[in-house]
Amino acid sequence: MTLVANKNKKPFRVGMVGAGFMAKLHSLSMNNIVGLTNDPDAKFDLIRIVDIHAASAKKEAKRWGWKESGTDWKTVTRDASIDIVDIATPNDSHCEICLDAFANGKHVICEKPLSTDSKTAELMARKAVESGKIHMVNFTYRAWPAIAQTKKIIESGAIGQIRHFEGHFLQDHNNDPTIPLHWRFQKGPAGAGALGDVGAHIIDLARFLVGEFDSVSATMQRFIDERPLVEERTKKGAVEVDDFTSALIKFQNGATGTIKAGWALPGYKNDVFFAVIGEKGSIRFSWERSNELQYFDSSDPSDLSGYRTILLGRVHPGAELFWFPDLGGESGMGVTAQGMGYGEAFALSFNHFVDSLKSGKSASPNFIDGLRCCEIIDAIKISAEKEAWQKVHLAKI
Ligand code: SOE
Repeated sequence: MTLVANKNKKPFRVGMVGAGFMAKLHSLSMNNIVGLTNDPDAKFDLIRIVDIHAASAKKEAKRWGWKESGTDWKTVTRDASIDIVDIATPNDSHCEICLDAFANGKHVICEKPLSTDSKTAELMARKAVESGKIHMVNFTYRAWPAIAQTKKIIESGAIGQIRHFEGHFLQDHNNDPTIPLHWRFQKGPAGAGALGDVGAHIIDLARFLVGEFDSVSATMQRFIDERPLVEERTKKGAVEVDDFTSALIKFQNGATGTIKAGWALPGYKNDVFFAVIGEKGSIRFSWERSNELQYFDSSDPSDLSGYRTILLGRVHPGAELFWFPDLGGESGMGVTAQGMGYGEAFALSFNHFVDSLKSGKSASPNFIDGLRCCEIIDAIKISAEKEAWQKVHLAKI
């Protein structure tokens, strides 16, 4: 692995493609890693941000301290003074930008899903591996302390063999029919609807916590068929993607699972939920109570049997970067439950990216994880269309 960035303890010189909502979270994260980690070598130099809308790029540049802004993504992927390309554009543009970035010797962090289909995702993963550079897909929830703690509990063997995974990522904002027909509602740029946008996260968590998928049996639904056009709100155009997808899963290790992804389900605000049920215990999590983890241990005395609520604090993976002063006690606990949120989740993802840039070790999640997610999305689509179980094709890579 050749490390371009930081070899002389220089800042990580980054260029960003896409100045939408994600630019805010990515820029905020990169600006804060040094302070949060107290590591001067974790410094990002925000060289250039570009977007097809010049005004958006300019606005974000001013807001977060990007030195320059522009509209041409090649001024990021081909600039010798940039080592890292950060991609947060519509899904169908990821492939071309990534391939150019790798061809020009850059490390890449890319928003999820990696691409609109597994064919292009496979090409991206191959080029990423061949490049010898760091590649990461921003499945940001993996790094969340309650989820990292879940992984730690599973790996400790405390809940035994996993029997079942029940997971969903459900939201309700797109139940508003006046939300216009932006790119996420179109098959070309998005690839899938709720399944690609929020389903990608729960698929990644199912793989992260349980293991590789074997096959799926899915249904896909659309609730709102037409939406106002972005440019001319009095006219309507057809929505081409799913509002709600659900799937049964068989994992390769024999566990079973269910996942649901929806963005028009009243009452669900931003519920990244899972229950991992093992032979000796279970773990439950919901993002709507993101600072809590529920843990059930079958070996508890029967008169105390029940889920316990663990409130996040500095002893949980990653949380020590935040707002839990260490009071020096032997438990190492310090103050618990001061609370963290969405911004902290992104800072943690970027901190993992920094760890990989510094060590040269493969990022988690990397482009192969991104590819696997796209392969599962493709299998879900085929299953829903054929109304049958579908094997997930895993490309050898
Ligand atoms: C919007 O639906 C969105 O911001 C997603 O794009 C994110 O990936 C998810 O984390 C929260 O919701």
